[in-house]
Amino acid sequence: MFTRAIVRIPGPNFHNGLTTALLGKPNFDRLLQQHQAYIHTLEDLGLSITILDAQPDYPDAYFVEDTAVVTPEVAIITIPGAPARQGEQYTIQAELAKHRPIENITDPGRVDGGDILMVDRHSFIGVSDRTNPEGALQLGDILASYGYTWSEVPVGEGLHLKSGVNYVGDNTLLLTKPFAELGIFEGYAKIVLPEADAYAANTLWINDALITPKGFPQVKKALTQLSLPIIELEVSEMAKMDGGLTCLSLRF
Ligand code: CIR
Repeated sequence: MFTRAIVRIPGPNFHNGLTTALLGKPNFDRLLQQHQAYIHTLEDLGLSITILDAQPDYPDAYFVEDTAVVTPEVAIITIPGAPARQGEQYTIQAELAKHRPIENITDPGRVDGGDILMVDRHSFIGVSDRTNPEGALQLGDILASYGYTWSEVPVGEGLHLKSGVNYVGDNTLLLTKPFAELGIFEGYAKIVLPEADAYAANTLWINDALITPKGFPQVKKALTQLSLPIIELEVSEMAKMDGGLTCLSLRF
């Protein structure tokens, strides 16, 4: 069970963040409301939340997941792959140092936490436009030194590994067809999403509940087979900035 999460309040210049989505102009007030609802949901699930201030120099900094990989033993601070996001990790390091020993990804490694999917003691590390092979290797080596196994996953389309595949408990992955067809995720039950529902692959399994984006009734229906509480959250404004439910927190 997770007991803590770190989040960061989005800043009013969040619309200057990176995005490839063509979902319209994002609205700041709506973003803040959606962010608050997310925080309250995590609180309701028993987590105590550290809320960091917005970082005006980093409009994407509320996507805190990309700045670290946290296990029960260690916090590994990343160097995010997008130049515009490099530097977000420093305040996160200071915060995580209160809770975990720290290790760091170093140059020329690049890692976005959104590319890391931990399932028990195994870590799937996506190599993407943001996480380079050197970063994957450094991270894998650090995790291995703490007794984890790891494997590399090529992230074809989509921003991050967890944009397309997430663990939802009970040995089950929720994933898009391209990831299901990779042959890397053998041994797991799979809920494979049609392309139209691909965004909902970014569902967060946490403390025996599932937080899933609102607006995907077929996905919600498919998830009921897991017999867990399902909480739907509106994340339309984060989606406009290529983000989603997992990106918004570091959970540990
Ligand atoms: C970016 O492009 O870096 C941000 N606009 C979105 C990051 C989303 N993070 C995540 O999926 N872990």
